[in-house]
Amino acid sequence: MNLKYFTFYFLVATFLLTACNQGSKTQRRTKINSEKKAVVVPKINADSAYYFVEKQVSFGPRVPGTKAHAACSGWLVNKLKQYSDTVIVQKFKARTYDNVSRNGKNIIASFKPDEPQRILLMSHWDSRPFADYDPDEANHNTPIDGANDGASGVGVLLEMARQFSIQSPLVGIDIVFFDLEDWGPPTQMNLHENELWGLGSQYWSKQPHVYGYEASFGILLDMVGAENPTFRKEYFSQQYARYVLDLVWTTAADIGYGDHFLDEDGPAINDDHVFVNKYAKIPAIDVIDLKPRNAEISFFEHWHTVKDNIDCISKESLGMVGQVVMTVVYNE
Ligand code: AHN
Ligand code: ZN
Repeated sequence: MNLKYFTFYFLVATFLLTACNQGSKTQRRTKINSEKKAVVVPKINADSAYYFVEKQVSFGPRVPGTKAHAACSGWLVNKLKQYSDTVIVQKFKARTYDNVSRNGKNIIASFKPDEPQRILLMSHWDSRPFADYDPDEANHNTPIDGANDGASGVGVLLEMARQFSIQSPLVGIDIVFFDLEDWGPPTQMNLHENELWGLGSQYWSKQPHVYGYEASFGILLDMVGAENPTFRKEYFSQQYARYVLDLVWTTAADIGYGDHFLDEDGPAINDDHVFVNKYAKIPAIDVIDLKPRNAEISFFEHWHTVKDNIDCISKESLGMVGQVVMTVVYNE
């Protein structure tokens, strides 16, 4: 072969190789794009989420140390074992404001435990031992059903767990149900000490269920089940995890819930996510229903009253919050 022919074939070969390579690159790019678009987010079943709330409330107030609390923990563990890969019950003791040492149980369910990329989803499963905020003083020592304050977030996350068992998301998930969140001092004591609340989340955050546990981010659901909820951008969530707030709020707006996930600053709420940020160092936000009340932004109407019962709960709210978090999770 003389040099002329060699040069000719060489050029043709180079052209073909380059063309093929370009082709496969373009193909790869379209594939990635179509994969991203092709994500199908399963649809939350709001009836199922509602049933899970109803079921928790049916045990009675889940006050640590009571039969109802023990019975409900058994049921929660069973449900989670049915849906997830591993369930860990983290028992702990913590001192409440009255200097009594109490037994708590954080309940943790993991999906794809070996997957390094993880999302943490949280709620508290205990209910408050006294309705200290009730307008009727006679109720101030009555334990509450905590249908919204407690059971609503757990109900949504149980329904999500059921969905994960049907169609697994790409990332690993840990669902943590914190105990002893709501045994903070009665409002009448005027004791404003943050660490008297969220005893279960404080324990877990200092000593997670897995040594050196890490997650990309965390989402706490608290009081997500009342009718017409309004989620404002809670202060600590903004300070610790602004990008997580943005991700969740943008997702909510994208799927049509911008009227409930308001682009508005919220007050500072001393909730479980604060300890997760502070001690576990996982950027975590609080999705919590916050409403104007007596010239202040406060909790939903029946907060810490005997009226926080199943009648407060709206299926639509549970479905909406569930669908927003599902969309975030399945797009990771
Ligand atoms: C305080 O009221 C200081 N913290 C509220 C956290 C909470 C209570 N979430 C539900 N119940
Ligand atoms: Zn509460």
